[in-house]
Amino acid sequence: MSEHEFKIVFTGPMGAGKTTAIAAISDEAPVSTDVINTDHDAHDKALTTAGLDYGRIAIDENTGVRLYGTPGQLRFRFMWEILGTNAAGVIVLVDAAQADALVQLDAFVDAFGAGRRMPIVIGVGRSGEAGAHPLDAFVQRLESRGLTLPTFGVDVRRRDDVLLLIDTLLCLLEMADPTRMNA
Ligand SMILES: Nc1nc2c(ncn2[C@@H]2O[C@H](COP(=O)(O)OP(=O)(O)OP(=O)(O)O)[C@@H](O)[C@H]2O)c(=O)[nH]1
Ligand SMILES: [Mg+2]
Repeated sequence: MSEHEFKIVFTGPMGAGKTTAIAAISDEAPVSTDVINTDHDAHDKALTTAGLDYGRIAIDENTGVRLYGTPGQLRFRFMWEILGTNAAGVIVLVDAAQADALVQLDAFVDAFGAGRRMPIVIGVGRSGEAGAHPLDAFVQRLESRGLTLPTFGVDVRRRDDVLLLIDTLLCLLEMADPTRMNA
């Protein structure tokens, strides 16, 4: 374990890419609890997370991040709270190609305290695709609610994109408590 060990939670709706993002950056083979998806109304993909995802990444010799992914399905909502306990920060992933992506953004941001309880960074996937909500729509949605949260267009399959989200969250944590990371 590193001198500074952070717990970060990846959350967001079904299919936004929480499991994919953790697998993209974890140093160790991630723990996954994916099962066959029977909820094809919500999302048409083969597997869905029923419990949690877990991985870990060493940022440098003093800093490690434990990565937890929540299930996206509403019926597993109780897991959001369990996994959010003692988290240093949250990454909310949304899929811009989903029609209800803006409503989903509100729901997940609110479930984790809208940035007032702990820092939140937003990763928006597929925002460049035809018919998808543009990245600006997410920023404006948050601003219309008085929220200024760092928001990035990402492809969660790309390690560098996921690392950008983590690095931004670590910066926010350092700003909030500079002694914590440089002690
Ligand atoms: N083509 C394309 N596929 C993407 C992109 N981003 C994510 N995906 C795919 O979308 C899927 C996301 O699935 P998961 O990682 O299981 O999503 P999840 O958020 O863990 O979903 P639940 O556990 O069901 O809540 C994966 O198959 C990714 O490869 C993208 O930008 N383009
Ligand atoms: Mg998953």
